[in-house]
Amino acid sequence: MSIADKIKSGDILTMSRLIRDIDDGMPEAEITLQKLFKHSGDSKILGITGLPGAGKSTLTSLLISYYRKQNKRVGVVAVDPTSPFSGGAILGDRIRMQEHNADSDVFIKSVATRGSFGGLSKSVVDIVRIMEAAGKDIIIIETVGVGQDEIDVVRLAGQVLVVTAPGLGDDIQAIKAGILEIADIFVVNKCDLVGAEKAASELKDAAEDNITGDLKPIVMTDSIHIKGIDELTESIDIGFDKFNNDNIKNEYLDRRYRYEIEYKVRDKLTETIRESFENDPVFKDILKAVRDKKMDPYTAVTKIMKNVKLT
Ligand SMILES: Nc1nc2c(ncn2[C@@H]2O[C@H](COP(=O)(O)OP(=O)(O)O)[C@@H](O)[C@H]2O)c(=O)[nH]1
Ligand SMILES: [Mg+2]
Repeated sequence: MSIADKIKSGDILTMSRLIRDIDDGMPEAEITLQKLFKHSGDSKILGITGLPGAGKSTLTSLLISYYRKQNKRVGVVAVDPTSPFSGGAILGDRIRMQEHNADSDVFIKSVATRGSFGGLSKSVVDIVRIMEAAGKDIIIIETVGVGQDEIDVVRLAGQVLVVTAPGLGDDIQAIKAGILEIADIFVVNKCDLVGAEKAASELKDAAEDNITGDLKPIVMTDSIHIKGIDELTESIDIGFDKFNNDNIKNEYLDRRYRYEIEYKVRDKLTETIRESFENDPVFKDILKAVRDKKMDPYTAVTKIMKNVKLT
């Protein structure tokens, strides 16, 4: 059986290995991804974003249970910033979702935000592709709503939950600008705590859809005592039902593939330019000219753009 066939059969070990090979930049991995492409595009992809500590992982675990009860196969990509200060986040996500570890129809992958530009999006895009090809019906991307790269990654998703909770700071103001617009459903989690009603009513003003003028759903949940989850899953189901309309589905796929291609192109360009500074004499001369103040960096940019070898 080829690697692509093994992935299609949902083989967990092969999936993990391929993800590792992608991380290591193995050229064969990309060939496998190319083969897998035509088996992707049909999964429901749900983005979950919000501030650290809002309860995204706890909610994700509850959503996994919901989909497993319907016998759906689930994939989860949990994106975490790795800094010396928040290195514990991945461990936290594992603990929050560990009840699903033994379930072979649940595939959970944690991804660290990497220093290199585009690195995060690149690996998440490919991991989602692998999960889709492996027949996951629903794929959840959990990502912290801080950092543009982390927020951007939900552009892969058909629907996005923005999770907030009382006590995370200045409530609604704590939700970064830019995150409100990408929400399809707002979740006010931790509604067992004081301040949840206030957070929900503050959200009401912000929840108006810029395009349609409709109010986006605001769902109150308590993930510890498992309250509001039925309302949430109902909202999510209604949202995904809209994709039965071909226009809506095509609009989504255009957005998704555009994001994917844009990022991959940027990633490759970044790499090409970085390598050129090391290997291309023209680049070296430009750099020296700037150092000697014979050329300004602005002119250097124009010259470099003209000299980038695109293939
Ligand atoms: N009181 C309360 N605590 C919650 C609720 N949901 C999650 N938590 C707790 O909040 C903390 C952060 O949850 P986590 O799911 O890791 O948040 P994430 O950083 O957004 O993924 C954990 O200690 C959870 O047990 C909730 O509905 N109510
Ligand atoms: Mg988490």
